[in-house]
Amino acid sequence: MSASSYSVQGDVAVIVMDNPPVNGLGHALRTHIYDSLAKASSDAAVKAVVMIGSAKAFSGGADIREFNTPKSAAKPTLHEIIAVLDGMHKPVVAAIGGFALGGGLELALACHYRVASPKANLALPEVKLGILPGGGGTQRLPRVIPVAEALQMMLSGNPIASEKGKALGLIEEVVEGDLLAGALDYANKLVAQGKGARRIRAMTAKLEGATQFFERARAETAKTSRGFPAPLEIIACVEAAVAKPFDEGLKFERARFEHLINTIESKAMRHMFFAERQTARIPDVPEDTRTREIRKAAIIGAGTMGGGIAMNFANAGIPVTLLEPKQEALDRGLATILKNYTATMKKGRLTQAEVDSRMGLIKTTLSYDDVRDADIVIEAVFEDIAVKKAVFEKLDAVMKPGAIIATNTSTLDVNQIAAFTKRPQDVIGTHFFSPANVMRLLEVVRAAKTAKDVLATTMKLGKKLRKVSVVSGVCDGFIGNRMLEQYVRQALFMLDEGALPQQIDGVLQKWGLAMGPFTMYDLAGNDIGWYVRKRRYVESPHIVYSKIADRICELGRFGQKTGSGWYRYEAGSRTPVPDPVVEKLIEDYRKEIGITPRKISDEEILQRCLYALANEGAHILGEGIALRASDIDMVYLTGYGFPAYRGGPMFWADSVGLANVLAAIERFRKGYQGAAWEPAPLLAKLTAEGKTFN
Ligand code: T1G
Repeated sequence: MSASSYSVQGDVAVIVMDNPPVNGLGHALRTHIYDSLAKASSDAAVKAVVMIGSAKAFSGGADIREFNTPKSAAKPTLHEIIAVLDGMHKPVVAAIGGFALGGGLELALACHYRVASPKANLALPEVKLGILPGGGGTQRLPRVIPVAEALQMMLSGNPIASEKGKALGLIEEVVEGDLLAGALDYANKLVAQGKGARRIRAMTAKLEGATQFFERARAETAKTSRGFPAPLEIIACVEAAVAKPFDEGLKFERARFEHLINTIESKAMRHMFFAERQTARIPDVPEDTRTREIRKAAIIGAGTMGGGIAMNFANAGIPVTLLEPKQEALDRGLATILKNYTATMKKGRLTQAEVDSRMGLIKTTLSYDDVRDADIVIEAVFEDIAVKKAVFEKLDAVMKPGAIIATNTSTLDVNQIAAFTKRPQDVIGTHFFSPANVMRLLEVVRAAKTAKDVLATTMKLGKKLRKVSVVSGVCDGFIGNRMLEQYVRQALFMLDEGALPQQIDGVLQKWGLAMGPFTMYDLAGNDIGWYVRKRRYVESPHIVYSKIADRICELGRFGQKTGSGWYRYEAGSRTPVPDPVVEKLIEDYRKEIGITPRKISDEEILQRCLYALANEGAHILGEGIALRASDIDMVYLTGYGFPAYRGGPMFWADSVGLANVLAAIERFRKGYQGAAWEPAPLLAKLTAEGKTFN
């Protein structure tokens, strides 16, 4: 906190906040602000105050790491600083450069005037952490900008820019050029005009038809906030800002904040916040590792995956060339990309000019000669080792030295693929998730010989492509699909034993998953799993599967793409409809294997599916395939529709208690197909030591 400072320029005190990286309002910075305000108040020569951060950050808000620890309540608290501002008579001007977020914006709101640089971002993002603005934001914001706008800002948690802030009345002035000079100028004008403190708490939040407005807001929000506790609480706080005197509203806000900060959902969402930032850390690859320049990319294969991957590069402004052996495949691929961009434009999220410029970055070719000078080439061809071999041998022959050669394989051995080239150190796995232009997850598969700078370059590229890049070692299925397989095995076994697809999907979807296993496979295509199982039957005959999924596939029921799978689909509809044909097939299969069906409880479905994920995750962690448990959580959040308010399979297992998870697994081992349950050594070790995954 060395560079934070207090000085007096003319008759204006200047409080500089400098607590890298984001001016988080940790205890030390709070003390600096509190003491500086006291100095400014007691110095008769000081007529006004300017509070300013860095060009990047006014303040990123409360220090999230302090939550649920005594530090967050250590005096002076943010509330005490805000009370001092409320009590000051000398005008205090917040000079916002960069972002003012959460408690940072609440601090600025408690100042009497606000000026901002043109690029400043203003937000109350607490809802994304499962909490609400607990520093008076729910009471002040609706008093200084229109209530509906204030509510929308807090429910979305998204930033508004300075210009919009000025238009709404959140800031008084946008300062071009030197922000401090502009703020000092503004403060001196206040003094010259004899303007003193102007407190938002003294204003009122006006709203016509408040009752209907909040009823409508609650009804709308309830539809989308299932499982997330904060949105409805935010609505209640804003309603209090309209209906109650300021101090009563503040008390109400404090109570609701204290409730939320202790919910498991908020702890889960805060876990996810840090987990996302942790994924970039690779213990044996220094953060300052020199990376290779990625100016041009090439994709081999213009199918669903290849086309989606190409869009990522175009979206990031990187020229990309798509290669296919046949022109009609290129034409089809390009047409699909244009269709996707047009659909996004129709939703108002892209302009025609942006579509044109992105399409302009995507070239096509039939010749490997046209990709030789790409800095990275990603292979996205058919998932067959012979096909991959031919492509990698070709790439090895044509690509310039130093080019990164990546494979998008989801199930094949990246070490084996790297060995098809004479440059295994330049080979890496980049496992995108379909649809590749939408899903945020990118599994970066580090092969045995992948060079450290290739890994660092690929991780940096992932960030540029706006992906969450998670490092995986080489194993069958890497992190996500390997865990998914055990989860699906249990779901299938429970069909053998008495459950139906709609019951299993229903339980898991009600719990919070975006979709259950059968709905998911009908979407992705049942033939994908069928292909993997057929390979498994040959390579790993000891792994037992229920045969029901094969029976479904033998009927050609691959899911939505064939109009039926585990469910039936009306023409043009994607809504899964339970199908008596499938139920009969399951009943016949049970008779065939001599099983008398039993009622399976929702609790057993949840435990067997979710503990299968956590247990396989523990294997993966113990084998060093994943670097940390929170990386596994991020894989499931960003690639498999795991609910953020559950924190990921490993965080959730921790919250259940690893001893309980292990005890349940021991019980399942005694049940149907119990051999499928191999308790991970790490799970047993952590349980014995009373520790957790995260
Ligand atoms: N608390 C603690 N650490 C934080 C932090 C915060 N608020 N914000 C960022 N960090 C860490 C982050 O973990 C990373 O650490 C480093 O700073 C750089 O972050 C009372 C209660 C500000 C837009 O929700 O959105 O105020 O990995 O990589 O891309 O009502 O960080 O280096 O160890 O993200 O430049 C409300 C959360 C808090 C803002 C900067 N505030 N932060 O993005 O850097 S609750 C937020 C962000 C609150 C009040 C309530 C972003 C950023 P490490 P980064 P960036």
